[in-house]
Amino acid sequence: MASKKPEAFYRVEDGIAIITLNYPPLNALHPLLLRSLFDQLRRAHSDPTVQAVVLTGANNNFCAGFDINQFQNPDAGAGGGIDNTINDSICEVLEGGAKPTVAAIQGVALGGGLEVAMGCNARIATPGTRLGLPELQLGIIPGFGGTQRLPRLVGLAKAAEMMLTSTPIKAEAGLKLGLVDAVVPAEQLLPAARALARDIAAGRKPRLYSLTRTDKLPALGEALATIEMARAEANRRARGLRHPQLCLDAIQAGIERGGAAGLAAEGAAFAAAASLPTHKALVHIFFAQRSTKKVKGVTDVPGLKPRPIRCVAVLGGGLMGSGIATALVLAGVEVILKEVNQGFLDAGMGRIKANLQSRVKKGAMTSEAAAKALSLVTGALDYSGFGAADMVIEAVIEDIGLKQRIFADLEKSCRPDCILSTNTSTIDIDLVGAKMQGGPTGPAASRLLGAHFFSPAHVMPLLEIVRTSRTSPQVLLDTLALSSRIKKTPVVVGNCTGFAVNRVFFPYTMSAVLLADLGLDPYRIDTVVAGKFGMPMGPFRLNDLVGSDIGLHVGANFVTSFPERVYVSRLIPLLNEAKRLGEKTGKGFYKFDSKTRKASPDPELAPLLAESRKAAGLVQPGAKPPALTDADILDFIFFPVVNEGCRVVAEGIVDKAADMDVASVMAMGFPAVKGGLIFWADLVGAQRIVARLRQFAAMVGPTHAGFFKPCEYLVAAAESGRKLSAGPPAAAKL
Ligand code: 3H9
Repeated sequence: MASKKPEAFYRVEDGIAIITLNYPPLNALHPLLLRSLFDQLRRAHSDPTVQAVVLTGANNNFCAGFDINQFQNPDAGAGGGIDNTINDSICEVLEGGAKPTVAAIQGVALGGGLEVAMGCNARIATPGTRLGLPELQLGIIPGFGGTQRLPRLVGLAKAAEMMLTSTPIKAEAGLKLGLVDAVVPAEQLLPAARALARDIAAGRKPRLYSLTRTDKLPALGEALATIEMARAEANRRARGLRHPQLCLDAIQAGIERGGAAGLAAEGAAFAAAASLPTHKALVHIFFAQRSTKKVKGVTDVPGLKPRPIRCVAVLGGGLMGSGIATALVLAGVEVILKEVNQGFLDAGMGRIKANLQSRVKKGAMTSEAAAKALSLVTGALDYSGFGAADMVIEAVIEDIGLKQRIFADLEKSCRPDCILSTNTSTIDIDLVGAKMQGGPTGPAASRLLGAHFFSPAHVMPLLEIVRTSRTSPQVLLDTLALSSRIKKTPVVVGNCTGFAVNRVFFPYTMSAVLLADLGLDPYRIDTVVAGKFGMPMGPFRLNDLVGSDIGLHVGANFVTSFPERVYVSRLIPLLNEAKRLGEKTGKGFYKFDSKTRKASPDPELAPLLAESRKAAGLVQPGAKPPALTDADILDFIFFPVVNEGCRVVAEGIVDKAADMDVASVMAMGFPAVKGGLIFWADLVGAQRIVARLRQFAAMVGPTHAGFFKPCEYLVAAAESGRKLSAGPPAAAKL
């Protein structure tokens, strides 16, 4: 069974045909596997010694769904070239063929995998098996009958929720809902499935047909009301995207006209969804996210294995440090939390406890598990226990001098093999290590790197791993393994001010501030950026979340490092002077309700805006601001962001352009449905972006034109027609 070929194996045991899906690692439904499954089903039905069929999967998994690679295969055609004649027939034969079928499921049954299992007359799963229809996360809808069978097995409301959120459930929950008929330990899976198949064949147990069942469906009026609510919820979540509505169209057709008509409607809705650009963008992000784990010169070095990281010392128990510590203990990693005095240490411990308790409240973990996680943290006020640490993550304030002193101390206090990392969001890592023995070329330089988390660190999914020219492949590999253990998507980036993520964040904020200085309303800008473009929040609301003080501090690093392309305004300093630091002080660009924390526009902002505009001198006093449409605002904000993203790609700060896409989606909140920053820029076209940047440069005049100057990489792409996502020719990396 070690074959890597997509094929379904066939064997007969005591009159039961066992058909095993095989295509490592997760038995995805490659067209050849589907064809082979179809052939083996026909073989079982025509084999007189066979009474019933058990369908199972090799490689400790049932099936992760249709082979997503096919969606990117140009030869496969739209929607992965799915051959509906076979696929519809497979479920038809599984469900209503001459012999009953039972699915024996372990690991995952997702998408087409679950749909095939739902086509069977019964399902048995092992504990913890993940069952779901996550097609919407790929911009398509279930296409092997899932929109019809899932509501009939688990009820309409639950089925709609599972599809719209793309969230799988565990087998145990599936048992309660009726999605599976039994949950048994792995060693009993096949015997139990065989026994059940035999019972059904002998008429001792009923043979059930999920497509025609109606017992779990509500009456028509109630069902239509449920679908209406689901449509509204989908619109709220997915901001007007089409494919969730197409999914609900198919479900509704089946409710109104029966399962068979629903299948036909599903086929049409699937084809419509597969032709939308959203689908291409989401499939791109799916693979881009997986490819960040593969780093040239690190994960492909023969014989190089990650060393276990059992204990991590976290320096600083503030918001970041406590979040990082929480992420670590949630994955079972021991933590030493160091603070400068007992008061700060107690506060840090309190934050970790609160983070864990909030997970208990949400039902994400039990209170016993939270207590166990908390017991993994030891407090420290000095470095005496640091000999136990396999890695240090420094998360103190962004003060270069302080960080340099800390790393000089760490070099002396930690084992020579201990990884030394900093959570700085912007400061050059070599600068952080400058006071260690020999500085950036000294003996500890090979174990120094950046481990940049995003706030809240136990929630946000990205870890930006910053390598210097000296960081060793071993240290990078260890950190990659840690990131996967703590369930973060890693992006390995090169060293510079701001790395990848904050490099693209700074023009995002600065262009918004520039628009405000031109006289535009910040609240309108936020509405356009969040509501129209789909960012989680606009730049001014984000400022209030992060804090005007942090914004000022971080912005200063960019002003120092990239003076030729920054926009310096009085606006953020004025907010700082007025103690309008954002949510934490109850006022920033917005004012915050003291009880609900809800943000609302604040008329008291007006004098600060006026003062900043006066200082900027971009428009004459009393003159009207430029008449920019919503589309102009989006170009004004996002094209400088693309421009900086292109510099990051061209300089080789990211390994590949797709890494910039992942970083922008997972840390910045750039809409995944647009495929990430560079993928989207290619759709817009480099030529248009360059032309618009030049228009904006002319609009703001020569003093600020540098902010919009298109970089060489972008100009070259505009002139040559080369895709921005292709990355620079290897020799051309700066
Ligand atoms: C569908 O079914 C449509 C149907 O309705 C039919 C329509 C007509 N195909 O994520 P991991 C690979 S659409 C191909 O690193 P994890 C993945 O690329 C499909 N490859 O592991 C990776 O490869 P590599 C609906 C797939 O443990 C390797 O498996 N299904 C597929 O973190 C390991 O994956 C989905 O949307 C696939 N379907 O997470 C499920 N799935 O090692 C998509 C995985 O070369 N998959 N691979 O990088 C997932 O969500 C996660 O992979 C899963 C495992 C949760 C399964």
